[in-house]
Amino acid sequence: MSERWYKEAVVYCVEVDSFQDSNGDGCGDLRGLTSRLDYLSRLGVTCVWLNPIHPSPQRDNGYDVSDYYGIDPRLGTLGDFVELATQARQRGIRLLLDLVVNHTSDQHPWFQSARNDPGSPYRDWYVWSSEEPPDRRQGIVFPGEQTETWTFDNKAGQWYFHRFYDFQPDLNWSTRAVREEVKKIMGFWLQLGASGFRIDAAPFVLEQVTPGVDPGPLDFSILDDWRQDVQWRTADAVVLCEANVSPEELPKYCAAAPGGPNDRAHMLFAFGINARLWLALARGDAEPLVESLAALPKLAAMAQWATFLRNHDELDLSRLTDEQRNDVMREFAPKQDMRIYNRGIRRRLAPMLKGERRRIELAYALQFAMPGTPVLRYGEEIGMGEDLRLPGRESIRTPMQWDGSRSAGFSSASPAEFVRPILSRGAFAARLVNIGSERRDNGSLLRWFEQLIRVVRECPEIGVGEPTVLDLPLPRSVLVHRFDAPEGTILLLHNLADVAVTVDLRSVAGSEPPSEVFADADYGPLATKLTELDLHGWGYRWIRLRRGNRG
Ligand code: TEU
Repeated sequence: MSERWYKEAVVYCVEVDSFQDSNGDGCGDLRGLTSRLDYLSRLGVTCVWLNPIHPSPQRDNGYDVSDYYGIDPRLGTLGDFVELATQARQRGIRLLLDLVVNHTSDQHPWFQSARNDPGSPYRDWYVWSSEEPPDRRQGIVFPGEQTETWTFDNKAGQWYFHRFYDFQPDLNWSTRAVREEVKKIMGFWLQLGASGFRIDAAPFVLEQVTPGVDPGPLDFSILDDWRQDVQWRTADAVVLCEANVSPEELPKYCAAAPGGPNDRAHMLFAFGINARLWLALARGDAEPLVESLAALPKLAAMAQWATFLRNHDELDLSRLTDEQRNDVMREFAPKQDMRIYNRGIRRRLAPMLKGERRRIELAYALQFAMPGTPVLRYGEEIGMGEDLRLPGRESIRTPMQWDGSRSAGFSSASPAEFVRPILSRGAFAARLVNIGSERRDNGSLLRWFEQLIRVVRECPEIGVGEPTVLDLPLPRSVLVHRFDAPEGTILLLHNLADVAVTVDLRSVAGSEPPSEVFADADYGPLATKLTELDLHGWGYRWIRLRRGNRG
């Protein structure tokens, strides 16, 4: 049986305006991205997730949309989008789009109409209150940048609700017309070649907002509706929810009934694994991952985790205890300006791990060995760094470093005109860290990522199989887990500390001679009985125990 594409995908997240400029205006664009598809194809990615590409005042990196049916003119045209989709498809690469429909920009014509005219057909597309809501300073997502969730609008003469910034008024999902409109938006982009959507801020979309009730109850019928509609329009399109919620809540985003058919989102970001991975890395201790895998909520059979280490936002540690969070902060964000929102870190992975190559490899090997579909953010494959001089989350959105020149090969414009400055200082400057030089170096991180992705695509059991953590007496720093699936069985060893160990796994030897498919070093031939397995500090070994029905 051939598995579903999203279960075996490798997803790559692109900030279009920071990826590749094609017309010399200093801003990356869709044609630039299209011209780099061969690079992505060689890297091995099978799906590209685009951060928002719609017209927007750009006050929240495009997550403030002013027209859902258009393309931000800085990025190109609808024609350019279709060309991108066509060229991507020819290389076996699918496109996922960010669907940001919890809120619009306050500049969206719907909101402008709604606030200007109480009789506007768009008035009830937003959430209003005539009285000052008692909880208007609660439920803030961006402390330090946001002070309230209800703001008085002079023109409307009422308070409007905004979960995020005040320029992002929430859409009113109890209004039938809003639901219908968003289905049309999805249909539009599916027709143009998208393979699905990342549902931005999913829990907040579902939340029914009433003044004085925070948080409000969730209306999951919205997800039921989307799933049915998306699947009816395009059979293999997917819905990926960004739902940073408790493990108990998560399964509801995939299935209407616990253990029932996968009739809601196909994929969920694995926020729980994300925070635990960072904690395990900080402590050099496998325990947080053992616990996290053991407590992993069971999803519907066709539903899938999307794993990640870093994304375009802060690394959110809010679900860790204070002590755990402090450990991660101390290790990976020792300075105040590396932190944000009292809960997160605004850095990229390579500098967090001090550019320590073995540790970077271990971190990504671990992510790709977690149950689910790996998601990688642009630039991580070469070990890009952050620019802490940029405000807020902009620090991790600097242009892709294609070569070592002053413009980093990003654009032919003068660097002063670039949408964001090229990272030009420190150990991660484009001069030192770039694709050109890593391509020429067989031992580079980029080459390693090409190999990692190739291997993971040959190990479908990681995407589709059941994970089991081995319950054996092991050093605290070592995680040993396995995946069993009709596609095969694989055993994965990771050492989170920089201390070499030897482990005895004779009790797990399978019926076929084991073979090593990926490791941090050449450990020599494997004995049939897995006794005395060496593992270097920050080392990892992936050992296939059984080839499955892939032949
Ligand atoms: O983020 C939404 C979101 O829910 C997270 O910021 C979450 O609140 C955070 O991790 C705390 O738990 C999305 C986008 O990813 C972000 O870039 C936007 O700024 C935000 O929506 C508003 O659109």
